[in-house]
Amino acid sequence: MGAQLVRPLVVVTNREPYADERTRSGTRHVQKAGGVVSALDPLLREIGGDWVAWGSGSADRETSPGGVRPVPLANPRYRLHRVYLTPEEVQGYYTRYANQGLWPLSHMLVERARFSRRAWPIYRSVNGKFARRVARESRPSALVFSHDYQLALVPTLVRQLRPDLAIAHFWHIPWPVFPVLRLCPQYQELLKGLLGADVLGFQTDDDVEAFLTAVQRTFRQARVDLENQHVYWQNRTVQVQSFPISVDVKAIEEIVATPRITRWSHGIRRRLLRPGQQLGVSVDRADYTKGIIPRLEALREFFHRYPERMGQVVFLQVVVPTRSEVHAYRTLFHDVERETHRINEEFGHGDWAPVVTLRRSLDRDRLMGLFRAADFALVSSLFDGMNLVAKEFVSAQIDRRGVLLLSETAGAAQELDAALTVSPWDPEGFAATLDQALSLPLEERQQRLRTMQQHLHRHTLYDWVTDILTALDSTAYAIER
Ligand code: ADQ
Repeated sequence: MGAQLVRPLVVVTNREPYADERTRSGTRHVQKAGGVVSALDPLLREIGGDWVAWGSGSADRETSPGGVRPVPLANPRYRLHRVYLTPEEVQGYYTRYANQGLWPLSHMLVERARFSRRAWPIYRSVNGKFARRVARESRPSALVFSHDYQLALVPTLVRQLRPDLAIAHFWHIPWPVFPVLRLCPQYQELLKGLLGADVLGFQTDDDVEAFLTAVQRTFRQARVDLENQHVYWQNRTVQVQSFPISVDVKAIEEIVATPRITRWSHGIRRRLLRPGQQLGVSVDRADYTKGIIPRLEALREFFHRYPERMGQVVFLQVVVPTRSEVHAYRTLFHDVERETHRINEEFGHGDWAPVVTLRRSLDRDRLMGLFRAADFALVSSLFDGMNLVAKEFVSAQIDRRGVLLLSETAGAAQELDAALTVSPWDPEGFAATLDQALSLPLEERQQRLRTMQQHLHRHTLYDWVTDILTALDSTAYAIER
């Protein structure tokens, strides 16, 4: 990637791209994996700039005198500005308000959402902390690119402090329909916070429509242009648009074609499969929005309805623990184990266990190798902003033999329309689609993958960044791929 800087860039995220952790022998830095970091880190390394994020690593303070950590340490290309939070702030802002309130609400799982009166002022003040840091570190007329539901108030708070800055904010998760949004006692404040941006990005047009409707229904003084996706608000125009996030398809293709990952990929098939068996995979953070339990229920249904399929598939589920400070996440992990055990007890025989579980994070190269190795992938989110796993699976399928089964309610389904769609609320239908997938002729598998791969080549992760930054300032950046 080649990029040319015209205006300075300031990225703002909750999670930091690099955390420094204390070890017995000193400190080591851990790169936080995930789509956003892997898109923005190379960009900032190329063009330089500033990144403001919560300093959550145990050794962060030691490696960042004055709260600034050069990245990379040896040959600095950009500055990471760490915002430090007290345990009370982490609890109120992150665990409670963001993860127990906004996260389930945005995924329309209303019965799980709790908005604590005590957490709200903490959420607000932590957003203020981030905004002050951005205001302090940004050079004149910089572009600010802030992210997600943890930082909804940042756009307006930054604007108040630094009217010279241009601000884009991207909301990575679904935006709830108005009757659901209204259940949040502070929804008006959240809308006002986001309307401080010049460009407000969502994953899909459905999200954009839901946001614009909410603004229209809430503020008489806002003028909403649904057709052109603008809001006129406090003498400014806010552009509200969908920018579906994507993956670096070329990089994935290159990784999986290396001799090392090719060997690994063949090896995992040899280890897990007997001749004639097909390998299914799923990869998720252990989050209730990902529909892991409904997927296991659909698998049980599948073996009940199609007993002739017993012994024909091995399903590998990779589940990585997440947000273990929240009770619902701890119990989910337990439920996954119980359901998996039940399926293996009921249907397994001889040395065949239908479901194999890997409870940890795989390094990125191997994860892509696993996607290459698979005959099918199950993505069964209840709701999902996008779901990068679906796009990674399609990108890694260079042998073109895998079938993607994708939940209709994941944002990715709007683009990957050559996938087989499933509903996590319909176990019988899910099971029938899985049966269909296993018998899908190779030619059709190839055709479907080719269509989706072409789409991903036309809409890469770098297009996503470029589209948002050029919407903010059409003259600001030239990014070549
Ligand atoms: P997430 O909810 O985290 O992201 P997702 O889009 O699937 O969900 O991204 C997860 C990333 O973590 C993927 O790159 C995946 O490969 C990786 N990952 C998951 N499990 C892993 C494991 N066990 N080991 C290693 N890596 C693992 C939020 C929204 C999504 C939206 C993204 C980006 O919820 O809807 O797509 O942001 O905008």
